[in-house]
Order: sequence, then C-alpha cells, then structure tokens
Amino acid sequence: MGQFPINLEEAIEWLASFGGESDGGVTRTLYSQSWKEAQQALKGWLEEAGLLANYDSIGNLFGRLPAANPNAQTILIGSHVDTVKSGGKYDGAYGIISGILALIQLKQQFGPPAINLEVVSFCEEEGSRFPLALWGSGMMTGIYSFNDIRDIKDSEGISFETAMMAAGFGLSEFRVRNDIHTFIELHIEQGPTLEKVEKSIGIVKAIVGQKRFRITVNGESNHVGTTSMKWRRDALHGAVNMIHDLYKSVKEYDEDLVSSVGQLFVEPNVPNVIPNQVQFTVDARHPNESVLRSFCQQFTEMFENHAKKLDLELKVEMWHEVQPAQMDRKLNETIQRICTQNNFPSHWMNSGAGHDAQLFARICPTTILFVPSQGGISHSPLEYTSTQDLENGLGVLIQLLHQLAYNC
Ligand code: HGY
Ligand code: MN
Ligand code: MN
Repeated sequence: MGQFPINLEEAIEWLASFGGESDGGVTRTLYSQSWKEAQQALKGWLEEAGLLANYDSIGNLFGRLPAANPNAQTILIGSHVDTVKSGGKYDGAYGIISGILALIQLKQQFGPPAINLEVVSFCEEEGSRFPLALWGSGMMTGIYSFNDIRDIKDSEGISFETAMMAAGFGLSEFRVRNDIHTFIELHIEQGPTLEKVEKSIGIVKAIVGQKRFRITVNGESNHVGTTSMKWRRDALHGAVNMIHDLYKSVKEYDEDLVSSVGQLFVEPNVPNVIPNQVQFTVDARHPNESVLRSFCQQFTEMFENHAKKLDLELKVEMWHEVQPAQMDRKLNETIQRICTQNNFPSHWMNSGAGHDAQLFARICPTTILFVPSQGGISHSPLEYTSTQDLENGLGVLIQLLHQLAYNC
C-alpha cells in the first residue's frame, strides 16, 4: 500500500493501525497520541484526495467537496474516530472511511455537486476516556458548550481541558455551523439482527434513548474475621443486592429495555477487609423515553431500599443521557429504493447503539444505515464485517449522495 489506502479493505486496516493492539483490538481515545495520529493521517488522505481538509476548534476533522454554488448548503456524512478501550476496527471508522471513498468516487465521476458534500471524522462519541459522550456531534448540534467539560477528568486525573489543549484544540471559540442540510451515517450494526434475518442493509427507523449512571455505595471497612455479620456495613454486599435486583427488574419490562453494569470498583479490594466503598455503572436504553425514565426511577428506589437495610450511603449520578431519535422517513425510503434497485435485501430496524446521528436528528433530516456485524459482536477485537458487506453499504451511500447532491 502507498501512503494512503486505495480501497475499503486497505483503509480499514490502515486506520486500525492507529491505536492497534496485539490482540487485533483498537484503543483510540479522545486527544490521545493514537487519536492525534489517526486524525492527522485522515487529514493527509483528504488532502491527497483533493478535498478541502480542516479541523474545527475541538478536533472534529472535515473533508469538503465544494459545490459550484458558493451559497449552497452542506450534506454531512461521517462518524467518530475514537473507540472504546480494546474496541474493533469498524465501529466509527467505517463511517469515516466510506464517506471519504464516496466523495473521491463522486468527485472523479461527476465533478462538483450542487450541494456541498462534506465528510466528518468526529473527535469523540464513545465516552471511553472522559465521563462525557458524543462530544464532537454534541458541540456541532448545540447540546454542549465548553462549560460542560470544565470539571471533567479521566481515570488518571488528567482534565479534559488539559488533554484538549495539549492536542492543540480548545484554543478558540467554537463556531456552530448553520449550513448543515442533511446528516447521513454509515455504521456497522453492532448486533446480530441483520445476520439472523439474512439481510445486507439495515434501514434504521429510530435510535434508542440511553441513560448512563455512576453509583457509589459507601459503608465501613473492617476486619472480615472479627466483625459479626450484624455489625457490618458491607458496601459490596449492598451493591450485589442492588445489581441482582437491577437485572431481575429489567425482565419485568418489554424486550426493548436493555441494561447492564459494565464497570465495578471495590475499595479497598483486599480479601480480608470488609469493603467500605463500591462504585459501579448502569447503562440503560429503550426506544421510548418514558419507559426508560420509569425504569431508572424504579431501580433508584430499589437501590435506596437496599442501602437503608444495610445502613449504607448511596449516591446515584447520571452522567450521560440522550433522548431516543427518529430517523428521516424520506431519506429511508430513498435508501429502500436504492437497495431494491441493487438487489440488496434490506431490513427496517431500531438501533440499540447510540450514534452521532442521534443528535443531528434534532437539527436536520438525518439517517443512519447499517451493514451486518459477524456474530453481532462489537466493542471487541473480534468485531468483523465482510468486505462484501462493507462494499454494499458504500455502494448504497454513493448512490444516495448522488441522488441528493447531484440530481436535486
Ligand atoms: O455505546 C454506544 O451505544 C455506542 O457504541 N457509543
Ligand atoms: Mn461504539
Ligand atoms: Mn459507533
């Protein structure tokens, strides 16, 4: 391969090399060295492809295929460049790479569009370094301002601002754009549905809402051997009762409700000491905001009862929430027509994963389309999508953009 990839398959491996790990996973967290190298490499690729490349003031990277008309609006396509810790090669990366390849092909075949076409590599979506997610699209859609990151630190105590400035960003005002006419994201499904129903393209009706919590349970550390059970204030005993009931109560709702405890820390984490503090996370999701809200209220009350029974202190902090978002029906019907014309079997579905498209749906016609994930696996080094499936998605994206930006 030359300095820059010439096709999808090469590009996936090329981008995965930034933050690539020996087990085939990728870790590329916001403003880290591998994140900077990846954004810089993408910028080089954009420039080599003859697209106008630039960063905004927080590190979102753009590549623009300008319209002949200088007052034209912009169709934005893309996804996020950051990953979860030890994530896969496709989550986010596929949407950026397919956006670049689509613009390269459209530029070669049709020249300047009637509406600006711009690919974006959002700086952050996962929330995997700092307790804040969707930073890139959140700033672009007015959800966030610089005030929202003021007191945020990562697990090593590095502040968001320090990391942002060290990467060369956050040094000037953020300019909110008013020219975004449509947003389209191409993404792997990250679940098993398309494989199970044997379809090539997922047409997403809605993206579920999500609420993420940090739960802190405080008790009292003491000697495991000399403290009778009735005198203990065992934070881990309380936490396991809470977590057990969380999983039990999820089953009382419809199958669209999902929730998990993904992270758990025990202090002092010593075999013969009664734990005095436990911190764990709760991630809860549902397509309907009021169902999601009532589930979160229910588990909070349950946790309070368990804390009272064992004389423990409880803190429930919601650090991330995003509303469910409907995708644009007209865009989806166009995608459906393209799939039919190309004999790509398609399937209308919801997205259980959150995406940047969720925020853009608040400000402009937006949709996200999926390609299958092998075994439904994602957020793992085992994440895999076949080249044929990747190419199918890219083919639909190119034809969709041609219809939207040239034949309009
Ligand atoms: O967690 C999510 O839903 C997404 O992958 N960030
Ligand atoms: Mn993800
Ligand atoms: Mn993603």
